[in-house]
Amino acid sequence: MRTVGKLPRHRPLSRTQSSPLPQSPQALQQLVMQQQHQQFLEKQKQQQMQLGKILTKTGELSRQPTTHPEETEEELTEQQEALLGEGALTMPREGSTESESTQEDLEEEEDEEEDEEDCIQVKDEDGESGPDEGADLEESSAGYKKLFADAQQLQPLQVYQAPLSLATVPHQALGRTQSSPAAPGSMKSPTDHPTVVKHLFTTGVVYDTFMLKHQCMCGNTHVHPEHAGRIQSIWSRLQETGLLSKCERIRGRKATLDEIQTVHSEYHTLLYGTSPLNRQKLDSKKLLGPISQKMYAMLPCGGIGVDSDTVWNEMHSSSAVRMAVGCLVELAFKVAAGELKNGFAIIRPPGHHAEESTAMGFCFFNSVAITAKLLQQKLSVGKVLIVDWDIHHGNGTQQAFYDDPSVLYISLHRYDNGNFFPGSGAPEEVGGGPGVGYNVNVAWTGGVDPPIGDVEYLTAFRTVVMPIAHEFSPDVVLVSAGFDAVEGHLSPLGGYSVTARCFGHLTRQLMTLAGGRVVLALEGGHDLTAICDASEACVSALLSVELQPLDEAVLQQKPSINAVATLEKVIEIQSKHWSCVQRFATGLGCSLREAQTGEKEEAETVSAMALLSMGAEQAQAAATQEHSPRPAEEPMEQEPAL
Ligand code: Q9C
Ligand code: ZN
Repeated sequence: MRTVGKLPRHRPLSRTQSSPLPQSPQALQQLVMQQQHQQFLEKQKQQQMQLGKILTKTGELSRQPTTHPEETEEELTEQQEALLGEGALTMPREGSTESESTQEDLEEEEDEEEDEEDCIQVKDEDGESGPDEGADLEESSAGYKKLFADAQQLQPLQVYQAPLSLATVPHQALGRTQSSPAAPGSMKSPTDHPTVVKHLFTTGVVYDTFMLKHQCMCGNTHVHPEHAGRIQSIWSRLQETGLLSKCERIRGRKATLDEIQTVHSEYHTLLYGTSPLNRQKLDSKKLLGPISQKMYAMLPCGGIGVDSDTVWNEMHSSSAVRMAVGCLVELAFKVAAGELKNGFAIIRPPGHHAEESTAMGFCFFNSVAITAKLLQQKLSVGKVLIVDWDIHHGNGTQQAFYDDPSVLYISLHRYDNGNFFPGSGAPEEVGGGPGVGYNVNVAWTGGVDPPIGDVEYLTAFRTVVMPIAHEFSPDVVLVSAGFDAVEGHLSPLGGYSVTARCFGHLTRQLMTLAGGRVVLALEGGHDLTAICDASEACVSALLSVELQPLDEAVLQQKPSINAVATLEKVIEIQSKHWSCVQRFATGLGCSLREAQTGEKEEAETVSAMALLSMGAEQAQAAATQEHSPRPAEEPMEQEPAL
């Protein structure tokens, strides 16, 4: 339960959607679910009839696809809509921040969803195959690519100006009459296009109600904790707290099948990236034989899915899973190009367990991995750091970049010697071939007695994550930001007791990397209070809003014996690849305060030694320099507490 003490900060007298209602927290959600369930049941009937038709044809459809199937017109139409609605869509949406009633908010959201649902139906029914919209990214990325290249050369203040003129790039890219976008070189000074100024150089947030439709037919959120209410609640929380109005809302879109295939096999992409209706069209074009035969497990709850975590709604899930990917891609491209300061993607279902051809652990498409690949392929981003602080190991992400030295994957996860889902993520898994050393697993072992918490995560950041990350020196940082390590998540889905505010502090540390180009993507976490609190803390950090300080007790506490053992092991293994971690091999057991003092003394000793070995004149100069202000990117400046 969210504490009452927190509410008055924002909306003293009213209830909020992200916090449970006083009378009956579940009743409202139940109501929504019931409504949706009704719809599902009706659509399910239609679907089953559809599926029946498809399935009866499987005998004659056993050809392997040889070319990429074409996309349906659905996407094209969406893009045209996006083009027409550009002004409204790129501006931060008028939120219901001031509205009093939770019910109103809910109804509003429901209405919006209905509209979109109607659109889908219509489009699905009369949609013909159209051109692959992948071409659009191709075009727009040309502009972004230049932007990213430019951003590398620029100082922060100049980067700030870039978006003013760049807001036109997506327009140009979408224009189908043009064979190529207007050269980014035609960028003029902001004063030349005063009406084009839409984007603020701030934190981008992306969210789309399409992702709400990925729901098991049974509609029971207790059986399926990865439910739509997760992202609805986070979105509401950001509205209620006023944080959203400080951000730029980014328009999401569905990822193309080609984009998804940067990480996933063609079969896997078609399996989960198409719905029965557009699949039937593909079938009729004799492109998709085996996909028609796909089937899922019948689940005890009455729904279908890969397993009881990884449920599937044959009508709506493909749109949702592609939207999750596309939302993150859109956001990350804008951050990488210097159009946005950083970003937070409120997306579901999560992705980090999804492997090349395997859906598992709620995940179908690996949004973070796909985004990293696309940043490199379309924007010529060089090095990407992926930090994964979901409590579960991101087996899919590790797999995608295991041999790749250009993507450093650092995961902190509950491991317990392979006895915690998904079982992978041993500290010895350091990468393969040219990628050796570019996979770092902080694999907590020792169960939950005591539970791993703030001290352990902060110590891991101090001794492993941040030193290696700085040495790697990424161009962009993507975070698989699951919040299931936050207190409130019980075993077997959690068990740790990291505080929400701690994730704000971790975010702030990551912002010292890559010129601040950090994009967080929601992964796991199902306790609504915990994930809302943590999202709020992270977005606050991204906005450089003052954070709630860590408790002094946290700063004075020593990490648990089990945690020290885990860190010793990862340091021993990784010191072969990252010389910077060697110096932390000892002193792991000290508190953050002790470490701070120790590091300060170490620094003082170093400068004292330097002074001794210098002439008086140089020493004078050095002393002066030492007291001059540090640049904003210096870690200690941004994270003074630690
Ligand atoms: N029978 C995320 O947090 N449950 N995924 C395993 C085994 C897996 C969690 C149950 C939970 C997956 C993104
Ligand atoms: Zn997780």
